[in-house]
Amino acid sequence: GQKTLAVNDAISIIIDDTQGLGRRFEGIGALSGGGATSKLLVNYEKKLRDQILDYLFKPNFGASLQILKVEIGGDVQSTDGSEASHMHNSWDENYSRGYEWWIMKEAKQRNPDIKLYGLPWGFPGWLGQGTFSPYTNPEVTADYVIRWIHGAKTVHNLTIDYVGIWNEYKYNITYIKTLRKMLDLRGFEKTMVIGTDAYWGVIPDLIKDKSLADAIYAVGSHYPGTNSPLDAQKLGKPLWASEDYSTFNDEIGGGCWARLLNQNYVNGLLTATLSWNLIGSYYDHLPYFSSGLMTAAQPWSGHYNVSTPIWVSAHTTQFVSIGWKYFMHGSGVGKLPRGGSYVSLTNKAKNQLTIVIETMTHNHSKCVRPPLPPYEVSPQNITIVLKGSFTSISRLNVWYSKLGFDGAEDQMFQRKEPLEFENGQATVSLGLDEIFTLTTITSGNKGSYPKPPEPKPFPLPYSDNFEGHHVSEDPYNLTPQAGCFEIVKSQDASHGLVVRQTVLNAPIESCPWSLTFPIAIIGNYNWTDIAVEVDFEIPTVNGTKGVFVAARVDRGSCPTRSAQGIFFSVFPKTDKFVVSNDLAQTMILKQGHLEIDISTGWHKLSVTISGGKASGHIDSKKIFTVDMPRKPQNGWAAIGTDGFGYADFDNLRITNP
Ligand code: 147
Repeated sequence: GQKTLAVNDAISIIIDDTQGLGRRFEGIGALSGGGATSKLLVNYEKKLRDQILDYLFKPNFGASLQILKVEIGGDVQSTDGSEASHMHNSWDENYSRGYEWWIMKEAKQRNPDIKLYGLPWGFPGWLGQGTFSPYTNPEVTADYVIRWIHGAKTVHNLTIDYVGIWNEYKYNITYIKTLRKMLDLRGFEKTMVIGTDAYWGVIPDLIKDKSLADAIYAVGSHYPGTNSPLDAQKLGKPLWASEDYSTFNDEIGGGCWARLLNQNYVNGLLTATLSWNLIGSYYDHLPYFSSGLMTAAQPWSGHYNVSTPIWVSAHTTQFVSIGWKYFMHGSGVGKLPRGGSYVSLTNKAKNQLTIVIETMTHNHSKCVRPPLPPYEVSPQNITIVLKGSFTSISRLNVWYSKLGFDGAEDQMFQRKEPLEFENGQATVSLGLDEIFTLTTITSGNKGSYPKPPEPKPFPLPYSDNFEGHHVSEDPYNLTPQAGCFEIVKSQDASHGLVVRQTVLNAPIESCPWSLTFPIAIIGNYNWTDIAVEVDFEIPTVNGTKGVFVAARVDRGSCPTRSAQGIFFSVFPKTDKFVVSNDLAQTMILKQGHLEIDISTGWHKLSVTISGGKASGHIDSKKIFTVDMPRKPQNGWAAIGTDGFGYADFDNLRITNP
C-alpha cells in the first residue's frame, strides 16, 4: 500500500533557474464584449463607475489587468446583445459607436502598459458581397478590420496590440495571410495576429503552412481546460487561453479562476489567460449573468459587487509583469504532491521573483467548461528550496487568500507577515482552497472604496427622451439583441436626439438562427403587468416596413429569434397592425387595419398588459384588446422593427398600468 504522509512531514519544491527558464509570461486579461457584456456600465454615475474601473484596471489596486480584449462590433448578436459595427455599410464609417472605445481609454488612462486586443464576433452583411461569408473577398474584410485599428489610433489614440480572426467560427488561410500583409502595408507591423480564437483546429494548418505560421504571433484557443496538444506546444509559438473562465463569480468562480491562472501554464504551457468576461454589466436572465471578474448590472441603483476573481487576479497581476519568464517545470513550476499547483516567475534583470501557489479543491473550482476530471487535494506543508540566482533571498512578501465555503468568510488578498528563509529554505502550511503569493515585489496593495449602494429593482415609472446622450452612442439601458440601436439627431428639431435602428441588411453571424427582427430590450425580466409606450417615425429613405413595441419579452441572446411576449407591430405604409405572442409573428393574436394615416411623421405606439388583458394604442386611438395568453408570465419591455431598415424612436416610457 501507499505510505500516507502526516501533515507535518514537509515536502520540498525546488525553485531553481540554473538549467534556464521556461516561457515568457504574456499577461492576464479579460474580454469586454462578445457581446454587450459592458453594456450597462457606461450609465453608472461617474464616481461609482470610476471605482469599478479602478478595481479592474488600476495598477496595484485590484485585478490590475494586463490585457483588455474587446469585441469589434459587427451588428450581430454575440451573447448578451449586439454591438455596433464601425461600418454598417460600405459607405458608412464611424468611430464613436458603442462603449468599447470608451472602456479601452479608461483602461489605458489607468494603466498605459495594458495591451489591447480586438476580435470580431460577426460582420456587417455588405462584407459578404452577396454571400454570408466574410472571406468572399479577403481584402475587403481585412480592410474593414484594419480601418477599425486605424480608427482606434487616429480618433482615440489607442494602439491595438493584437487582432483576431472570427470568434469561435471559421477561419480562412488566405484571409489570415492577407490581414497580416495589409497590416504591414498600412503601418501596423506591430499589431500581432492571434489565431484563431476557436479551439485548436488551426494547428495542423500551422504545421503544414510556414507562411500561415509566420502570419500568426500566438495561437489563441478557448476554454482549453488548462491543456494544450503536444503538437501545439512544439510549434514554438506562444499559446494563449484567449477566452476562458465564463463562470458565475461566486467562490467557485474564484476557485476556477485561481486554478486556471496557475494550471494553464503548469499543464498547458499557456502563457496568457483572458476571462470572458471583464465585467458582468448586462441584465439578469440574459445568458451567463454575473460571469465576469466582477458584476455591475444596476446603473439605476449604483450597486456593484467586487467578486472573488478580482482578488484572485491580483495574486498574479500585481506581482508579475508581461515579459517575465516562468521557471522550468520541476524547478519552479509544477503540481503539488497533495494537490494544487505552483508557478514561479522572474524578471531576472531586476532580480525579482514571484511564486504563486493554489490549492483549489475539485468541487470548489469547477469552471463552466470543459468538465473537470476528478482529483484530490489535502492540507500539506511545503518547504520551498531556493537555488540558483535566488539562493540568497532572506525573505519573501506574502499575500494570501482563502475562498470561504460552508458559511466561512472569504479571506481575499490579505498581506501576511513576510516568509523568512534560512539557507534558502522556508516552510509554508497550505490548507484547502487557498492562494499564496510569495514575492520580492513590495508594491502589492488591496484597494478599496466605501461600500457601494444597495441593489434596487429597475425603477418605475421610467422614461427616456435620449437628450442625455451623445450622438452615435448606444442608448443607455436599452440593450440591442438584434440590429443596432444608436443615438442620432432627428431631422425633426423638436425631437432632438432619438434612437435609430441603423442596420439595413442581415449581418454575417455565427448565431444559429438569423435574427431578422431588430429588437432592443429594457427593464426587468420579472415585470408582469406593465405599460410601454414609444414615439416613432420611419425615415423615408431606407425606412423599415414596420415597428413594434413589446412587453413580457421572455428571452434575449441567440434565442431572441424565438422570443415570446406581447408584440404590437404597425406597418404605416400598408395601414396594417399585427398583435402577436412572439417576435417572429408566427403566433398571431389579432391583426387588421389601423384606419388612421400614420404613413408620415411621428406617432405614439403603446402596449399595456393589465388584469389579464393586453391592449394597444396608436396616438390616442385604441387599436386592440385581447385576453392575455398564458405565456409568458413575465419579461422585459422592448422596441424594434420588422425587418432591417431605419426607424427612429423617442420618448420611451414604461409605467405600472
Ligand atoms: C463563448 C463566446 O465566445 C463568448 O462570447 C461567450 O458567449 C461565452 C460564454 O460562455 O462563450 O462561446 C462558447 C459558447 C459555448 C461553448 C463554448 C464557447 N460550448 O458550449 O462549448
